[in-house]
Amino acid sequence: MGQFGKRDDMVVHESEPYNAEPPRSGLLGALTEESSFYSRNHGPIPQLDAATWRLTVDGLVDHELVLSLIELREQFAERSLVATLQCAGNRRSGLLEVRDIPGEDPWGSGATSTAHWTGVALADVLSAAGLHADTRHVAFAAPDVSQLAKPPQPYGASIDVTKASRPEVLLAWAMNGAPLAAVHGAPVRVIVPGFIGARSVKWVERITAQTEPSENYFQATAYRMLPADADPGAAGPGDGISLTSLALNSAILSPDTGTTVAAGPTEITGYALAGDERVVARLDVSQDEGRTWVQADLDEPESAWSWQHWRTTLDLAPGQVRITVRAWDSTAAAQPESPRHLWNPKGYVNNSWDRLQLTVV
Ligand SMILES: Nc1nc2c(c(=O)[nH]1)N[C@H]1C(S)=C(S)[C@@H](COP(=O)(O)O)O[C@H]1N2
Ligand SMILES: [Mo]
Repeated sequence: MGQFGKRDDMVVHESEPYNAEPPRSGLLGALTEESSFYSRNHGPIPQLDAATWRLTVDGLVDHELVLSLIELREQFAERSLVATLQCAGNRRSGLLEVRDIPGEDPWGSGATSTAHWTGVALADVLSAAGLHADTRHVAFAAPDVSQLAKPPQPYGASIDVTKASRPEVLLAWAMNGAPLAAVHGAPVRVIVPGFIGARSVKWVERITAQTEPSENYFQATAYRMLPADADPGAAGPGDGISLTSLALNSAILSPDTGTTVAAGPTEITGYALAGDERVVARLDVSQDEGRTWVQADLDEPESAWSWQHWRTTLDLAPGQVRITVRAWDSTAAAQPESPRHLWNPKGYVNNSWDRLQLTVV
């Protein structure tokens, strides 16, 4: 076992704060085991006591609420769903091949994982508090202090009130049927299906209804798409485009890139995910850099908020083989070809075609 009960072969980008992704083989299941689930942290993991933890709901509400975990569980209907989390930095390594990105970890395609989450609907808690009509954003605050923020501050984020009022947004205390682990936000975290992982705030302690987005560094300054020529060190609150919905993305999981396989029929598998209201409609696989494509079989998603695995069998001839994949979504949008045009100073949202290099013997 590695740190935080993770598998020994996690790719640990940083151990403090803990940032790690599983090897590709850890993502082959429809649900990701907790020991393989990626973890992205901006500060030390707080060890909160579920017995003394309280959730405060305040701001533009009729009645401020202060709820214990038992009250949260007893006063609201339990909801469960399968949802994929994906970090905005997933596949950053592809952008690093274009140009360096100082200070950001070189995540591969494993900064994404899927679990069955159980909790209550945020919408139910907000309606118990009596949300005022002028609420535009719902902010989440956590106790983990990040020294990477400018200035250092506890982690926070917000989502627009329309998303916050939707039934899929959970305050979750269980993951794959087990109580949430500390590293994943125990006792309670927010799950915002379809949005970048940064909005799924762990260890949530305060929920505030407000007219403006959160002023927290991780909402106002980080997780924003800056122009390629911007200086990220000089970027201030409100610069760039705030990242919300996930972008259409896909990656190859098996075989692993750089490996040697025997000539003949070879199964190629991977995942694909479309953000928010969209679904993956097609997954194309090419053996000739995108001149011609075959269509892979897509697995049924476990929910509207889940990735889909895909598979196809290619007849591989001996030599160096390069396999390229791209997904299309239900609006007929496709992934862009190259990371060159996607490069940005913080290295977010690389959703270019994924590529796999194999030696076939
Ligand atoms: N309190 C808190 N919540 C957080 C973070 C954090 O550092 N602190 N990281 C965010 C980011 S960027 C991602 S991608 C997800 C990762 O969730 P996981 O560690 O459970 O995989 O948590 C989000 N919630
Ligand atoms: Mo993230």
